[in-house]
Amino acid sequence: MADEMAQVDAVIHRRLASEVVLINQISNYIVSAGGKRIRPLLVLLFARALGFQGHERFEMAATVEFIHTATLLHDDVVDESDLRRGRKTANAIFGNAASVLVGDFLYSRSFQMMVSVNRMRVLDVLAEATNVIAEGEVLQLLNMHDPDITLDAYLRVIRYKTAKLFEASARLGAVLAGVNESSEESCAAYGRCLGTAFQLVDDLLDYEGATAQLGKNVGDDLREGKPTMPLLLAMQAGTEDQRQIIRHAIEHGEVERLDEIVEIVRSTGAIEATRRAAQDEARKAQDHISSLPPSQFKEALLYLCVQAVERNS
Ligand code: GRG
Repeated sequence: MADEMAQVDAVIHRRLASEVVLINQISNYIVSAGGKRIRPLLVLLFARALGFQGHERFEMAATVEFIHTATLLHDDVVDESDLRRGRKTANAIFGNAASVLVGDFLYSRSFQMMVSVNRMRVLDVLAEATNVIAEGEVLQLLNMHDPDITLDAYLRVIRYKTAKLFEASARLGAVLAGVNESSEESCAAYGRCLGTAFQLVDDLLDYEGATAQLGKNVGDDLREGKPTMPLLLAMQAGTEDQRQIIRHAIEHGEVERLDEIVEIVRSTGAIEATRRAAQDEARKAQDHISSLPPSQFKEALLYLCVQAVERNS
């Protein structure tokens, strides 16, 4: 998809332009650091897998990347993160206020782009998605430092904050192609399951990964007292002592005992169990697109499900 993604890149750079110098500086800073561009890829792959070749697909692909980038700018402020995409975060360099406001610029620019394709359904899908993402972040805030949240409550947060934009990206490809409702729902379900798998792996890499590879700091979730699946499963499977160590770490955001906690998470099998949960979601995603006609685009969508689980960055 390199040629197609180059077209998305061109739209991204054209649409980033502003007369306000600081906006260009910060938005270019974060966009030029790259990122995997999975969400725009989903828009393009679904559009092409369903036979749509109109130029609106590039505008829509760039739109979801802008929304994603806006959420990253806001998220790094909320989480006080200082490393993203292998670079210092925008908030670490330009400050919180500038990061939030440039996030607002990207977010509102994305709405201008949605309107430009002149389809009410596109606005409908993305207005709903961004609203749910914001709800997910607020739910996550409520769960912070709470070691007693259920797996269901955790899964709800990751469906809202991450899977929703994957779902919307996949759905947009189908909306552009004008397929019937049941086909559109299958594409959306693929995105939802892939996004869930993706976030599960994101959460396990916070314990298993390497900072250099990830481009963000390992152990950040623990520092914030975020009760993610690896910790919830380790508490279920561990001894009473191990459970107490993890409870205390979640309650107090204790990163000093990170090595010990990583060892508990590993030795209780919580990493592998989280990866299995991701694998299940990825398989479900593949099943949801079984009725797509055969094409290289469908093959790529199937392969993305493998990559999402096996990735280490
Ligand atoms: C502006 C609509 C709006 C909402 C603000 C802060 C917030 C509400 C939402 C944050 C949601 C969020 C950051 C979820 C995590 C998603 C996630 C897994 C990000 C990392 O995605 P990758 O790995 O990043 O695709 P790259 O760097 O590859 O683009």
